Amino acid sequence: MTIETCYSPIQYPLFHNSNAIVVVIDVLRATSAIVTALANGAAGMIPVAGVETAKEWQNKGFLAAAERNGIKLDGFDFGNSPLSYLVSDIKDKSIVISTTNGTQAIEAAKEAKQVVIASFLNAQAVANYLIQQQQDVIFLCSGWKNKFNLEDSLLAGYISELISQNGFTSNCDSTIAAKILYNQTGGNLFDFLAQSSHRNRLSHLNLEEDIQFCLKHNVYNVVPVLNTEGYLTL
Ligand code: 3SL
Repeated sequence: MTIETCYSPIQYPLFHNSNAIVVVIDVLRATSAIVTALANGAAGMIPVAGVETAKEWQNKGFLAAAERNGIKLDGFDFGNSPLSYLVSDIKDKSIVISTTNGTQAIEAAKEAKQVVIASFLNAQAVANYLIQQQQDVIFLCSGWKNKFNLEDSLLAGYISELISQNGFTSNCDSTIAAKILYNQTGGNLFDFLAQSSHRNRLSHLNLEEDIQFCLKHNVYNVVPVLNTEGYLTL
């Protein structure tokens, strides 16, 4: 089985492989929020690209989350903070979610054989799942508005390391680079990301606590998978 890493949704057509499981990554913060919500009892997360689509679901009675440029949009129940999903009101509810990058990446990958959601919070669980599935893997990093970002690449490197002793091979330079990057962090991702664009963007919005939370490793033993109805469920 092969591992490839795509650093931007805009490059995804270059990586398309009908036999691959696509692992969508948006560490700050969409996939961390999705994992947290499902781990804390949400029945499903419904990723949509457009805010209008999220509004339509909300008008039908669903809880709805919308974020653009790091900010929760007015009129929605949630934004994109994983910490906001640590509440009991979400239990057994399905929540529609639209974000700047993460849900756009899920949309780009939705025709894949299988779409799985990863964050540092559930990285080991995703690695175990991939080892069990024995299929080619594409890590799809959401980046920022189709540009490369560091934190998503670090997670692709971390999970690649976790699975690479299990029959997976890679001659994909972006996967090799992601592993090298992760190994450079010395385990202190918060400091490693000190100059990164998105850590700074979120810090300016006073979201340091969110960043710290999203960088915690292996808090949840869950693997969200996109079903044929467009719901992410466990
Ligand atoms: O782009 C996204 O999907 C978001 O995760 C961005 S933010 O962290 O909410 O700014």
